[in-house]
Amino acid sequence: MALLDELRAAMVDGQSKQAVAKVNEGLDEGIDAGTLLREGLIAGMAEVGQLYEDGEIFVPEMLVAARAMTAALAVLKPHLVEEGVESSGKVAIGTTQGDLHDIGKNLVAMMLEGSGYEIVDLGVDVPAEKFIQAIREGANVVAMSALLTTTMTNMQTAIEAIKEAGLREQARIIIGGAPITKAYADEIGADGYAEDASSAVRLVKEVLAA
Ligand code: B1M
Repeated sequence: MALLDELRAAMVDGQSKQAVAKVNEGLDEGIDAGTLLREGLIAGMAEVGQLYEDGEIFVPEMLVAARAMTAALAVLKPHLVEEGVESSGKVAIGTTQGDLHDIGKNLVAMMLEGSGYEIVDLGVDVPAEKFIQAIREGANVVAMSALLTTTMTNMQTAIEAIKEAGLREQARIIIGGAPITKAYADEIGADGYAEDASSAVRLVKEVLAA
């Protein structure tokens, strides 16, 4: 579809205004928000990652693409959120220490918020102490995001610190992010792994019911 191609191209070129315009155009044409997200924004960002890996673009280009995605996501947000889901969870979410990637984390937070959960967004580069503090302040789910193989190990560090603080039973801990797998979640003693934002919503429901 031409519009989705144009949206992907706007992402790759880091053109925020064009990305926002294409999302609005797509919504006006009746394309559903999930399709614009997956086949436009996320596909465009995957292309950006590939170009970076191939040495064809560098960090500044990745950064402008990220800005375009953030701007387009703000337009999609009200259309993405699910409605009418009952819940009573307080989710503290953050990107692990050393990691500054926040687009996926923000998307997960957005979908959870739209599903009725209370969100405490701890931001990026979150040390274990901040997750601990959030549990002390009543979070019953901790969701950690990591995009780098070098920072995913800080999830384990955080889980160990939560255990040492005697708080492991007070919160379910779930993890996600591009390099994360179910096997890794099991290995480090997390309660679950979600591959994307909509699975994260299902997972929170499951772990709170368990
Ligand atoms: Co970075 N970066 N980056 N980057 N960056 C990656 C991750 C990389 C794979 C690119 C590549 O080489 N192909 C690579 C990591 C390699 C590795 O470790 N294996 C990489 C690198 C190397 C780096 C730097 C080290 C580059 C450098 O400086 N030399 C540097 C590190 C900085 C740091 O964090 N300390 C860096 C910097 C940056 C920018 C700042 C420029 C920018 C981030 C801006 C921002 O986030 N505000 C950036 C970007 C944009 C990317 C790519 C291109 C896109 C990431 C993204 O936003 N994806 C990325 C390549 C790629 O992923 N293909 C790359 C879209 C987003 C919707 O998907 O985040 O996967 P994602 O989230 C998904 C799921 O993973 C899941 O749901 C989300 C929605 O579906 N999910 C969860 C995520 N968190 C979850 C938590 C949950 C559940 C599900 O909790 C339960």
